[in-house]
Amino acid sequence: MKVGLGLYRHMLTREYYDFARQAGCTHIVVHYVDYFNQAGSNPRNNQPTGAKYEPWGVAGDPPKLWTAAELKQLRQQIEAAGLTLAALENLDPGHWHDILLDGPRRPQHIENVKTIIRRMGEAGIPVLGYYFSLAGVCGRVTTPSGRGGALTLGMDGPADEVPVPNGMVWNMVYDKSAPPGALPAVPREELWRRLQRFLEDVVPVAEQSGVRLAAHPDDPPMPTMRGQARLIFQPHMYQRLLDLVPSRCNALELCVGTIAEMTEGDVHEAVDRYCKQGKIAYLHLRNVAGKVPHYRETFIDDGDVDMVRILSTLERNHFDGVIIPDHSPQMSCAAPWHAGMAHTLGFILAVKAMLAASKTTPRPTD
Ligand SMILES: [Mn+2]
Repeated sequence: MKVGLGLYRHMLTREYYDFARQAGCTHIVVHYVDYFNQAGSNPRNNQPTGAKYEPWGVAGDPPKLWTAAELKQLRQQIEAAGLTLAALENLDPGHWHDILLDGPRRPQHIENVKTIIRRMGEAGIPVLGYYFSLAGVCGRVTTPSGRGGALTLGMDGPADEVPVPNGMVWNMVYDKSAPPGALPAVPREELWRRLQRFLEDVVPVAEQSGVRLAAHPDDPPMPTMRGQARLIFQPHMYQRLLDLVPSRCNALELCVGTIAEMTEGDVHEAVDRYCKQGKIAYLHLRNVAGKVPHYRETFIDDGDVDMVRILSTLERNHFDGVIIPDHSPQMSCAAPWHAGMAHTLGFILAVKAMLAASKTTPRPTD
């Protein structure tokens, strides 16, 4: 297994790359979508939070697709810093909203995604993380409930009171001049049908381009958020997604914290199951206490998940993909994000070293 760091768009600088190397990373996962665009309520020194029903930010320019040249330049910059670009995480709602919404621009948006995948292939970026959801990541609250009073995110009950307004999807605004009103509730089976059509359309292009699509589960994993159905809110539901279009390029961005928040199943078993199938393209590692609709994110060593067991399972199954810290509570210092990430990475490296040592060191005999 390889250790990486996820960087938001405004963090794509030499300073952040050097920080990643210093903390022991060999790989970078890039959030190329600018979640923080024109969003005052969303501080840039943390994961994108929004408030319970506030959007993260304004989506990107619809006709301005990521070019092969900029993707190649991004990869070269990361390599020049001594790191490897492992994946791009997430599509911009400005480029694909009508795939989610089954709107009139769907054919153009399918072409957009195919073009992005082809350009990623050209630029040598092997994985595209995505999250197929109408409400997106929302409904969470920030509280000082981490160890030592650290600020952290969690849920304090369902979030179905306020529907998704027109002009917004995936928790970002794609049309600032949309008329008032809200997105009607889309039945869950209709949403599955949209996901299936999406995969049938783009997986062949992913195969030709050597790019794996990697799906994040619903975050938070509630059956509905803002009145909209969700698809992957129990561990076994990942299997349905994989079985829609069986392919090496139809894979998972497996999020340990999100799966641990699910009310059924067991995250340790889920990691074993999907790792054995070779379906984990890369992995988000984060610990959590509780389950939806009442949980909070915790420090890596402080939640319900047995992280040593998770990492042992990956090692035993010869997982050779990238692990990145997902989120961390904010540590009380001048650089809360950096401190949280360094703490998490130190923990992962220590467990990795322990697993390597237990393979090479003979067991004591009596
Ligand atoms: Mn995640």
